[in-house]
Amino acid sequence: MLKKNHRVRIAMQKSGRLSDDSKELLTRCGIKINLQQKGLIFFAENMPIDVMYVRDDDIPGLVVEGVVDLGIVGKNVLKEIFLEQKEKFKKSLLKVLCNLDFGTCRLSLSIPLNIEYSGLDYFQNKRIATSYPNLLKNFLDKKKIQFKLCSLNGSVEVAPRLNLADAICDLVSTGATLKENSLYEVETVYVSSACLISGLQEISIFKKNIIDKLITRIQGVIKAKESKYIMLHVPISKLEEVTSLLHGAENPTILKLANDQTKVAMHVVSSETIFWETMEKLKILGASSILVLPIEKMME
Ligand code: PRT
Ligand code: ZN
Repeated sequence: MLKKNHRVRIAMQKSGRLSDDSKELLTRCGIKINLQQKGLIFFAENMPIDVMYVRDDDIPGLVVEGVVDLGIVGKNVLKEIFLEQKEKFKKSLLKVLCNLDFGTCRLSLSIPLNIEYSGLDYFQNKRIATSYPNLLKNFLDKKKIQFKLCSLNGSVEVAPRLNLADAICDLVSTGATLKENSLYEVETVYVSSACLISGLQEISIFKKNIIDKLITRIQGVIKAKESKYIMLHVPISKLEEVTSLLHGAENPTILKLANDQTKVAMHVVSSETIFWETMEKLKILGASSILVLPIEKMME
């Protein structure tokens, strides 16, 4: 049995926009962990990894303090803390180990629909409601815009209606919340997605190996999701043209067909989406039996 401090501990959001994707990522990485039960810490059965369930805002602090080795958090949270602590510590106490392909959103400035936007000068001396005061200040300072901060922890979008603020600076993904509150986006302050972070502490070789293995698996999971396995029959005379249509495809495998001397079978992994338009162009070139299959795992 491994000692407790030989296990890699990961902090993940307990419930919220990052929790389902974070859980799914670990599952896809082959980490067997029963996350259904109630509790704070869960132990993986097949790897020395533990998961700690917390609020997303607590994750950077837990990583800095060394309570956990890794955390999955939005870059927006990370950058906000970094800007807040920059003066005190001069450098970040956290590092991004790998970017993740979920939690995508943008921190935007939005104003009421009945106001015509005249450019950034509109915000001069305006009251802006946000939960991200440092990211907002950093953005507007660079544009030399003074503003009055209305700091709110939640329901930022209702501030203009309550006449607490003239504008809001909040996260947007689909834009539905803004629409419901008669607001519209006018400036993007910061583009964000989730990432895997660690602190700057020294860790044992054993833990480092586990973390490296996990990162390789995560990268493989992301790459597999973005990639497709394509199989098709191609006229030998059109091989070059077909290959150039399949962007992102490297070193196709070419196989002979049993009863056709004019065509070959081509198997290829493409890192780009295969659109219907591409399939139609392949067909025009004489390709047939075109199959586009999802890839479950990848390791290079
Ligand atoms: O309880 P806990 O503190 O853990 O959760 P939380 O409520 O603070 O965070 P949560 O779950 O809302 O968000 C966690 C992380 O998800 C954020 O830090 C971002 O990195 C990421 N994320 C991605 C988002 C959104 N998209 C998002 N749309 N976080 C929040 N929103 C909110 C936004 O604030 C607004 O209220 O969703 C609303 C807008 O969504 P749309 O789709 O209507 O535009
Ligand atoms: Zn939170």
